[in-house]
Amino acid sequence: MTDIPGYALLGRIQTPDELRQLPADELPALAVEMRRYLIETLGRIGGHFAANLGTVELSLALHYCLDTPHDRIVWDVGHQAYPHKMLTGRRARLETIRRLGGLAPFCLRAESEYDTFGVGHSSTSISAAAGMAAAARLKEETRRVVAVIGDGGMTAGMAFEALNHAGHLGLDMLVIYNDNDMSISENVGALRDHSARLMQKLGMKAPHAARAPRAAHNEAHLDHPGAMFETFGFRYSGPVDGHDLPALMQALDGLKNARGPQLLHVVTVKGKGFAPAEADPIKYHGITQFDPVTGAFPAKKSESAPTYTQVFGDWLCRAAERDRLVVGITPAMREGSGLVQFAQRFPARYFDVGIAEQHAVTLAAGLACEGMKPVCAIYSTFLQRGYDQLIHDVAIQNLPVLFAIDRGGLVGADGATHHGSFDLSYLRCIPNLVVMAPSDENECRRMLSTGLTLAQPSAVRYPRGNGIGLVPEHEARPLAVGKGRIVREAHGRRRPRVAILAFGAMVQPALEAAEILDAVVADMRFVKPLDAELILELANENDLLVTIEDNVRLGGAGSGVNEVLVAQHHTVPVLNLGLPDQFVEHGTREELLAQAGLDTAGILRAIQKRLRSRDLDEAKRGSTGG
Ligand SMILES: Cc1ncc(C[n+]2csc(CCOP(=O)(O)OP(=O)(O)O)c2C)c(N)n1
Repeated sequence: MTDIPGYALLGRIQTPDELRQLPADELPALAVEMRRYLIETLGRIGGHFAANLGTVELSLALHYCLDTPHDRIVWDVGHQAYPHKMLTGRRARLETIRRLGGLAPFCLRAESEYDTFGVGHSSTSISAAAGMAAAARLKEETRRVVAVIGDGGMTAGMAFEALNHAGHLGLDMLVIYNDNDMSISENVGALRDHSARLMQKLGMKAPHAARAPRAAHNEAHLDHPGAMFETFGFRYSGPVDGHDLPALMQALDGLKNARGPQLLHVVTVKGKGFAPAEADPIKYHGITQFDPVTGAFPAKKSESAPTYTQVFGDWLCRAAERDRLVVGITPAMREGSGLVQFAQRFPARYFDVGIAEQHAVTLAAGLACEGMKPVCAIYSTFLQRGYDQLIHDVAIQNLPVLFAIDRGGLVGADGATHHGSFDLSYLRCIPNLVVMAPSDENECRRMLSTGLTLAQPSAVRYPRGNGIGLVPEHEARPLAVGKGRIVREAHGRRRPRVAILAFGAMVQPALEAAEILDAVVADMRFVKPLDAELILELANENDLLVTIEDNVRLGGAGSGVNEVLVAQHHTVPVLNLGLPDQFVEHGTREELLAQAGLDTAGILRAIQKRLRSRDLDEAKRGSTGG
């Protein structure tokens, strides 16, 4: 019995067990229904899209040929795992994906026994699968372990570390190399070039036809297409057409009981089966709503303020116009980090290094050693990958690398794996590093310009989303390092007197709350070095200091303010507001900020509650009643 009209097969399949009851010759028809379901659902709600159209057959073949969940499938990133979610009891809830309380954006162990490993960041699958295969060996359990990793995911050092180790151990595991020649933007790297030449040689047109590979140093390599993987101890097979179900299942059946490390090269098309997405997989990587027939997106709302990402991208182009030493680096996030224009205008000074954050940071360090001015554009959450490089390669050597850190704070629908919740904590403890957080787009430009003038490393950390709509200042004048500014004075003499010390994106809601409280507001600008003079001045003049940041409270900017006060034996009461000591899930940014009490109403609530508490009684008694 189908439970959704129009989906005769899909409506009958709730679990992989039910899938495995279907005759194999019905699977192509099921694939057609799954694609239609994805297009209709995601057209309504948005989400990761093109990669999922590419994994429909792969997901079907894996669950059909393997005995899941006993056998383990480890998806890399998990943005391409929607078909897997659909086949493992979550199809009806797909329309809740990425929403508050809904299905998780990526794979999540707590969500399903079929999600064997939690993901969101890329290139972890081979390591995790190796761990599972090693556990099976130690526990003498018979189970197959399969990692599914894209050609983008394969550009990371971690993937190679895992191949090297798993090959050495001779683990019984299969790596599926899902090669669609795309990362979010075009994939880059020598491995990609090799693969593209191989496809040309084999006459496998799509998807490599559009972009010529770099000229080969040695065409003979193409006679041994899997040589690199073989060197790592993996037996290479393929390439196989990842949309040809019988071929795919034959390959999997042939490999599933093979001993030792295996790698199957599967060629897929990103956006498969939906013409607009096949034609422009970058645009359809992650989408908002669209028309499921034409692929058209709703008209953009009229002139909103530019995003911080755009502000950065424009600033970088201007900086590069003026100074030939400025170079831009991205670990595979050209679109997300606002570097499209820079890449077009300054191709020789643009480095997309692949999904290789560690390499991105140390590459920047090397460039800085030679007098270049590297600007490393990186999401807060992904800089976590390059943390030792930031300390060891950049900060210890005091190299002038500027980090443009996008997506600081809560990012919304991508959830716990992607929030930039920790950067202020993990940055402010690093010596030599200047850390700035802009409260509006002009401040962002000025901070970026400040960073470029410094003879030491610096970071400008800005949020996802739009600025506040200011007219751009003509000149982005550098700021005095370590100096904050008062952006609102108190009008009356109401007591207890409150001063809010706000960081970055929290300055705006702080200003709104301060209107009601008649509080002083300082835009602290610098998380490091903190403006100790301003902090002490505010401590002397007020009865309560409130710090606000969209970073975890633990070890964040507010902790820095506390440290300044303690060092001076100052006992002014302090309220630290920030993200809680727990992982924040997915939802809209507004919903999540409200949940964390970091919207205007939440800030007001927290301050008013604190004002009612005992230790401020003395200040209240001194009140003039104003
Ligand atoms: C460590 C890390 N850096 C960056 C990203 C952002 N990201 C998500 S998907 C993706 C591209 C992945 O390409 P690929 O593995 O080939 O999968 P495809 O989308 O082509 O199917 C990137 C760069 C990430 N998830 N993790």
